[in-house]
Parts: sequence; C-alpha cells; structure tokens
Amino acid sequence: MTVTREQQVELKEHLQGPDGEPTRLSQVSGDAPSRQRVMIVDDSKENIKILSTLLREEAEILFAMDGETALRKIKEYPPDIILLDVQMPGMDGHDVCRALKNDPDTENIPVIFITGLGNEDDEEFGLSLGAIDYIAKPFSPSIVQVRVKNHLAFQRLNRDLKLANKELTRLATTDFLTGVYNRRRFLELANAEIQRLKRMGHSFGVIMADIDKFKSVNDTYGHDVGDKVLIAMAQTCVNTLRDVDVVGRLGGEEFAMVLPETDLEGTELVAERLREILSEIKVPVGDVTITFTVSAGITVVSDMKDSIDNALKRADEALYEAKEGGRNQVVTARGDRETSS
Ligand code: GH3
Ligand code: MG
Ligand code: MG
Repeated sequence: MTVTREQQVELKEHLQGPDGEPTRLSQVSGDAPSRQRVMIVDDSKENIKILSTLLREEAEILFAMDGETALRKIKEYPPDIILLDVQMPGMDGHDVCRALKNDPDTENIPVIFITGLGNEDDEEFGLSLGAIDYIAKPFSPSIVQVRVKNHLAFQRLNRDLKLANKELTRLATTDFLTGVYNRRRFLELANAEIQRLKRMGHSFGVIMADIDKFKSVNDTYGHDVGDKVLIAMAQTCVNTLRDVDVVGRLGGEEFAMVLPETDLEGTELVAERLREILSEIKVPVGDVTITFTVSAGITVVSDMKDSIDNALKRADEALYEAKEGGRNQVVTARGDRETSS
C-alpha cells in the first residue's frame, strides 16, 4: 500500500489546529507536562480524519497508513496509545500488534483495535495478542471518545505512579544529607558482590573511612558546618572512585565503600589516594576554609565463605588501629596480607 504525497499533505493539514499550528506539543516550553499522544494506524484516510477529529482535543494525534510506517514512527516518537486498524494491505493490524508486543521498547504501549471484524472470535483473538481494548466498526463517535479518554487518564495515572515509585525508591535507598547509599542499600549491594564472588570468583575490596575528630568540627563551627564536611566527604568519595564502586554512609561520619574486582594492592592504592585527596579538601566557612582528615581500615573479600558482616568487622578493627596509630592513615586488616598473595 502506498500513500500518495497528496494524501499525506491533506491529512497533515487536517491534523493542524484551527489556527494552522500543528497540534504537536513538542514546542511547548517550560515544565508543563507534555501532552499525551495517540497514534492512529489505518489504511483509510477517512477513518484517520474521523478519529483525529474526535480525539484532537484530548491528545496530540500521530498517524500512519500502513503497518511498517506505523512501527517505525512508534519507535521514533512513542505514543501513549495506539488505535490500530486490523484489515490493512501488507502487514495487517495483528502483525503490527505482535511486532509491538515483541519489542521491549514498545511492548507496554496500549493497543486498541478498531476493526470491521466484529464477531466474538475476532475480538478474543485481538485481545489475546495483547490489545487492551477492541472497538468494532461502525463505531459510535462519543463512545470511542470516552474510551480513549479513559485509557489516556489511566496511562497518566500509571506514569505518575511510576515516577512516584522511582522517587520513593530513591528516598528509601539514599542518605538524605549526602546523597550516597544509605546503610541498608549499601549492605544489599555489598551482598550482591558476595554473590558475584560465588558465581564468578571476583574478589573485591572494602574500605571503611571515618572522619577524624569530627566532633570538634561540630563543636567549633556548628552542626551546619559539620554537615558541609560530610557532604564534601561523600562527594569526594564518589568522584574519586570508579562508577562501579559503591559508596555508602553507614551512619554519623562513617562511610563504607565496596570496590568490585579489586585486590588488596588495588584497594590500598585507592584508599591511600582517597585519604590524600580528602586531606586537601577545603570546606568554606564564612571567610575562611577548614580542612579535615580521615582514617580508613581496609580488607579484601576473596573467600567464598566470607560474609559482608565479617569483612566490615575486619575493616572496622583496622580502622580502630588507624585511629590508635595517630589518625589520618590507612590500615590493612590483620591477616589480609598473608592470605591475599
Ligand atoms: P574520631 O577521630 O575518633 O573518629 O573522633 P570523632 O570526633 O570523629 O568521633 P565521635 O564518634 O566522638 O564523634 C562523631 C560525631 O559525629 C558526633 C556526632 O554528633 C557527629 N555526627 C553524627 N552524625 C552527624 C550529622 O549528620 N551531622 C553532623 N554535623 N554531625 C554528625
Ligand atoms: Mg482497513
Ligand atoms: Mg570520627
């Protein structure tokens, strides 16, 4: 089926707003939520005209007159709902629906069949392909309008719920002050590393780092400045480590890090570099700047029988030794040097 240029132009003109402006909302600026989009796929120009007239108030209208074009346009500019004619020359509506449902990019876009095949078996078959609704021709314009409106409202709700869920997950997994992982999420990710060690034998490094004499920062400059120092510490850890490394705030001024696929020497190098960089950070306080130092205890996890609890305990003991040894230093957990080589 080929669509003539005149047909395309005529339909495009039909789809423009009363003032000649296209109904696309991509030009809308600011934070206005983008308008929803309906894709109409039909080989009949008349049907596209009727449906788009019915729905242009509700959504931006896109159209295609054959299956292949529809699939291409849907991928390029995904609509919120697809109204799909079944009987079309070439790739029919059922083929288009199957292709959409087989593609992870498009499988969740709701499809409504609009078709002249009106018997029960056809309807059942259409729905079994994954369509959410089925409208038989000849259709009642007002019913099509209300149905599509309802589906669009449901889609909006779904979209808002997904965004809210994402935000909830973020809040539940990150530390409010510093933005790094909170204790719970850090432990989950560290445990995932243990699973990787069991499956693939990848050892990994663990660093526990604690700000030295942090209480005196609070006491001297106030809690707000203490918070600034914590944020600087967290950001520096994130910026210094690789993207795959995991940074978490275990509580107070204590941070922990997991370094996937890193041996003892690598972990020592990273911890030492981090200690040095942190000691050079200048946190502005009014007209002056303050500096701080960090002590760290490190260990490696290379034994499949090891656990995160034990690794953190070893790192914590090494951290205690670093504090005892005068602070601003990195200490390797006892035993790691003998077992790692
Ligand atoms: P050390 O060198 O031995 O680690 O000494 P320290 O002073 O750093 O350790 P201590 O455990 O005595 O003090 C930790 C302080 O961290 C006390 C607590 O009030 C402060 N703190 C914990 N959480 C926060 C926070 O979220 N913000 C601020 N500003 N301070 C915090
Ligand atoms: Mg048709
Ligand atoms: Mg401390």
